[in-house]
Amino acid sequence: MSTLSKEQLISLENKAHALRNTIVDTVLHAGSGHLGGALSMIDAVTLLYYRRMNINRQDPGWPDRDRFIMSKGHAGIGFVSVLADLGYIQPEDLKTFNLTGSKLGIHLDATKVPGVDASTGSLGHGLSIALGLAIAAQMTGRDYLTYCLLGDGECNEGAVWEAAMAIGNRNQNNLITMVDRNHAMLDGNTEDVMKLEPFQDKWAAFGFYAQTVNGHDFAAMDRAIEEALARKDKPTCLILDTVKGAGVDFAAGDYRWHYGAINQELAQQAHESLERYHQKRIAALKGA
Ligand SMILES: Cc1ncc(C[n+]2csc(CCOP(=O)(O)OP(=O)(O)O)c2C)c(N)n1
Repeated sequence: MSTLSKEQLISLENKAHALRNTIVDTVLHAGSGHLGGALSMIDAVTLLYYRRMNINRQDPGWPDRDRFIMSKGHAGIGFVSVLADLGYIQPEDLKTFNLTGSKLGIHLDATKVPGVDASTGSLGHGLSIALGLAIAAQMTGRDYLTYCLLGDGECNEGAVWEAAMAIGNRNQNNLITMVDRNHAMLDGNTEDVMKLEPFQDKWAAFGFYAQTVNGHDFAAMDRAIEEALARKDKPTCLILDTVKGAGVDFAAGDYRWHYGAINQELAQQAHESLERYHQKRIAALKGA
């Protein structure tokens, strides 16, 4: 049972809507960007940063903060919208995203951007980094949690499964693994490029309590995290069933919008589509 009230769900949706619009604006300023994978994950990241994670907005490096490793580092254009909203960077900085000389590179650099717990972008490494942070919490007697978000296409990388094997072996349950299962990667749909199914069974075979949840449903994800935290017998993997490009009708479900360029006209179309998407989601929440 999620403890989120209707008001909290609506507030999360309003936040996610604002972040989705910021993503489109940032892609427009940058000229191009990873629109699809930023939009598929933004609901999950919204839930983490505005509901679940213990962070200190005044001190992004607070040692007891919960950690977030965005292993699918190419979706930095989505993560920066959160960092700007939290005040870790200036909203004005977003206009420099991926431009020459900017501290905001297409893959975020943890040494330059406050609030980024690890530099990622070379796929396959985030889960091992997250495991290291989770082990460090135990070794230093801290009770922070580590969340790691992977892409489904990223799971083609062998290193993901080495980390998974170690997490299962150690029953590392101060770490929550999440996979953005948007069914698409850079050059095709996952099942056409490199089959992942039966995906949930694979995580289970590595010793995880694996669940598939709707990655656009705050209540469902929140319940799944609650359940994960209550279990002590196995580490958890949440497979987030999502839509690549969610909310932007010309991009939704189309792997070709993994990375793309938008002009003013397309940006306007995207904002209009996001408004319709948001209104539908708000109506569903109000009716729930
Ligand atoms: C080691 C490595 N190989 C290749 C790439 C290029 N690359 C960037 S994104 C991507 C596809 C990733 O697919 P997925 O994880 O499903 O991303 P999402 O759909 O969630 O954006 C690839 C192959 C990379 N960043 N790192």
